[in-house]
Amino acid sequence: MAPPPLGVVLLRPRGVVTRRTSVVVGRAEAEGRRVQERMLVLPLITASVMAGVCALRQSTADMGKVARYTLLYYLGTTLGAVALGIVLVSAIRPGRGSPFDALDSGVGCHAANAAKTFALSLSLKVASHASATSGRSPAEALLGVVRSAFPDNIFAAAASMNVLGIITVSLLFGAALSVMGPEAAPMVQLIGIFNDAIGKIVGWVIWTSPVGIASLILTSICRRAGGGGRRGKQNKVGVGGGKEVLPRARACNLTSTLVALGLFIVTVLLGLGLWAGLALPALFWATTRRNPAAVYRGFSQAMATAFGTDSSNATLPITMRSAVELGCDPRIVQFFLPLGTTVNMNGTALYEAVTVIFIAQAHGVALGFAGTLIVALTATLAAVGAAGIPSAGLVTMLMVLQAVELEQFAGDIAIILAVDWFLDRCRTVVNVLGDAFGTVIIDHHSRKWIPPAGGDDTG
Ligand code: DAS
Repeated sequence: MAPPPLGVVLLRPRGVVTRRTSVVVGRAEAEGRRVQERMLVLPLITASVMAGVCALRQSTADMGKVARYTLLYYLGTTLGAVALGIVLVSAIRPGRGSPFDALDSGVGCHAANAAKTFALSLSLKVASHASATSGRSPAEALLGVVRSAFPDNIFAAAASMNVLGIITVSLLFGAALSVMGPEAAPMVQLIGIFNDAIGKIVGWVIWTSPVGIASLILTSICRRAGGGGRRGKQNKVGVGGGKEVLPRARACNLTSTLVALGLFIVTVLLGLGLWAGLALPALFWATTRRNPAAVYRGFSQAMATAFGTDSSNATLPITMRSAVELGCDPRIVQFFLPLGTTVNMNGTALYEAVTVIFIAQAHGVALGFAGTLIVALTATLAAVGAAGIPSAGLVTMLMVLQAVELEQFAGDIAIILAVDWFLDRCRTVVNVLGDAFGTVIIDHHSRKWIPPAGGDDTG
């Protein structure tokens, strides 16, 4: 019987009991996240964006200033994160020695090649019904982002969780209501009440989140670590029945592949850590002269939720509540955070740039300056196009690989997939933290031109 592909070998839970348990728990986990994302996030984004635009528009004519500062922050921080990632992956060079080429050309590397076939099928399957920007050229991807931002059918956009489309429609309705004058006042008031009601529900959800976060993380660990199978002693590769895999896989320089994977993980975690622990607080201090520690404290629950759910969308209700509790103007929070959650993903942008350059190194492909610049730009675009859902960054990465003609190595995603469940959580925390710092910075500066809520219109 042919041994299972390496990718499956590493991921498949051990033992029948574990598998059945993980299916049931996995389904419950997915249901829980789906409910939180769809049940709460959809009405929250719609109501808060409309209420935020109306409130801001009625308070100041400088709505354009808020928008300009916001876009400047999104673009600047995403490109900054990509640049940091590129510097680190070029300095550490986790793919030195082209270890993946050994997987390709090694004789008898049945397990490794099967792993790549498995990964390619998985990544293409996920890509086929995941973000529209995956597996397309940068121009097509940009078109895809613009198309999703202006949906043909707003109900279809809501049903398919097209967050960018929902935000655009909410912004347009909010702007329309804000310029309609007194006759729209009852509707604006109704939206505000609906928004407050959603806030109440978020408060109840927050009470349950510690248990939810712990169960999500434990489920994920149990599912990957697996329990003691009924097949007696398990081999080191991780599952029963895979004993014959190890000798073959070893023939493919598995050691050098694991070393490369280890260096890749170090590069990603170092990049995310430097960005979240040094670059963002430095930017915060430089632009507000305030202690960044308050932001970490104020958004600690949002960061924990991001790690537990690996979904920025599912974390949005808690991120917004944390921002208001930290003293940010609700009008800024309602405008900045739903948009930021969807288009401002610093962690994902850094991760995609590092991963694509790592894959190029692992196959001995020299990208050169032009190739690296293309990676920087398409990783930024892919991060904008990625949805705030689990593993979105892994899928939109296909576009970056294609932009530098490395799509034939998409099968390497399998090897990365084995550790992506952890890296995804880390980059989701950085995505949420990037939005958190941005909200406080924009709020700090907007106080110069937006009177406190309930203040008169200073024009
Ligand atoms: N999990 C995504 C998020 O929710 C990040 C990613 O997949 O890159 O932000």
